[in-house]
Amino acid sequence: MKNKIVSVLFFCIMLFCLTGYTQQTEKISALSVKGTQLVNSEGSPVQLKGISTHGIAWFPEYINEECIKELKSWGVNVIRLSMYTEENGGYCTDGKKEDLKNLIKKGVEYATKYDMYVIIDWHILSDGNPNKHITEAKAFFDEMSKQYAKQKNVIYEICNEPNGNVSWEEIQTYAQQVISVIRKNDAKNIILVGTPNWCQSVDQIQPLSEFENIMYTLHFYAGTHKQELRNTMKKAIDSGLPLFVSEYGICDASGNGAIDTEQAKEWIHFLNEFHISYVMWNLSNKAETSAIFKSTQKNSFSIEDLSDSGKWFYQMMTGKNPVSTLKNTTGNFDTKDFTISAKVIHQWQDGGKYYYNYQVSIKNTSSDFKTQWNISLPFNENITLVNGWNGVFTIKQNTVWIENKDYNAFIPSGKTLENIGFIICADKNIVLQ
Ligand code: IDC
Repeated sequence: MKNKIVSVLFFCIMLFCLTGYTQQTEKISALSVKGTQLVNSEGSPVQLKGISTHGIAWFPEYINEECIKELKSWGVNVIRLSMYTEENGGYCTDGKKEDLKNLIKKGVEYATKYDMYVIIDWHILSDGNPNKHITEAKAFFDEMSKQYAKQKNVIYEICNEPNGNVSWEEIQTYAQQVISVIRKNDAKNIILVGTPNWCQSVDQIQPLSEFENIMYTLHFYAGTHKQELRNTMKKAIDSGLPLFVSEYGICDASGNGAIDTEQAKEWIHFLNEFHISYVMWNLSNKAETSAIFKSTQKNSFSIEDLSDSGKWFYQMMTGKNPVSTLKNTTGNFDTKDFTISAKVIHQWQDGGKYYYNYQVSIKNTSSDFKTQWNISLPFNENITLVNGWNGVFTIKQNTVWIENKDYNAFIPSGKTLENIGFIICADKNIVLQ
């Protein structure tokens, strides 16, 4: 009997460990390349969608757990860690190598914690030809691939954007050497290879067919690159090349200028049709169009802090309107005699206008029996009243004034009057002041 109990117990522990184990390993599937397609361990197509950091030397603060966790909640399943090689603070110039590697380590750690894929990007740019720093690149990727060989979620991007008349042959020479270094340590993880002319000339690629799990990158900025580049891309796909958009923007190629939402829509439609992964530039609050945060952003991650590119990205990822979250539209106000709580219980957008349904309660915090009340709620924008109940409502530009009705004028000391409500609309997102 005792033996039986022991073996049942043992069985239960084993079951627990096994299910725990499979859950952990199932979350992130090993990726591979099948034909033109990125696939999971079952061979089904996988599309990664996410965002690239700005240069990690310049915006290290975005590599933090809260940030990665928030992005995950938007549906982001890949983060690209961009480490410039030559610009100031670059890995091969005056950058602090250990600090930069520590940032990558942190980025990989957080991405792993939230079951996301993570791209380690050797961000060549002004150094145009990847061969310029090939020695450093080999040493760097040797170290990275030793460290991450067993992590299924790590992707190596060995050269961001070859440019300045660098031919495919030159890239190929570089790629063959760097990939050989990686493959000695890590036989399987995906490797992304940059293509000539800032990753646009995918028509020049001669496949590196001696290696497995290689994809070639194409980059676009919707304000600059349009149907012609999509045609080039389509031809490359048709010829059997596995492509990966490891960087794109919806503004122009300078990372600034106007947003082209029409072209952005065309691109997203096109990439989805072919299950191609895409990673947007950039996770920062730099004063440039491509940054997803406004330069005035504080430490928070609120919708109000998103730039127009950020709002577009949020909507594209979540399918939701980037309207204020409850937190930012809700207020608790203490006046001399009352504590007023104003809460958004419903919000939506219609005909270009933003609608908010507020629920208000008033607590009499004084020791007196109140026989009348009136409150004001100021917003940051002018508003229009759509409906209101259990109060007499007046709107003065950006402020809602509410007075008691005859039937709810009395609030005994310490009691709360509930169920006052109204719907307002505005031309923009609003917040309580
Ligand atoms: C841009 C940054 C900008 C920075 C510049 C030079 O947005 O703040 O000053 O690099 O370091 C790319 C590059 C990417 C560029 C981006 C926008 O991969 O590094 O970032 N871009 O110009 N290719 C096409 C556009």
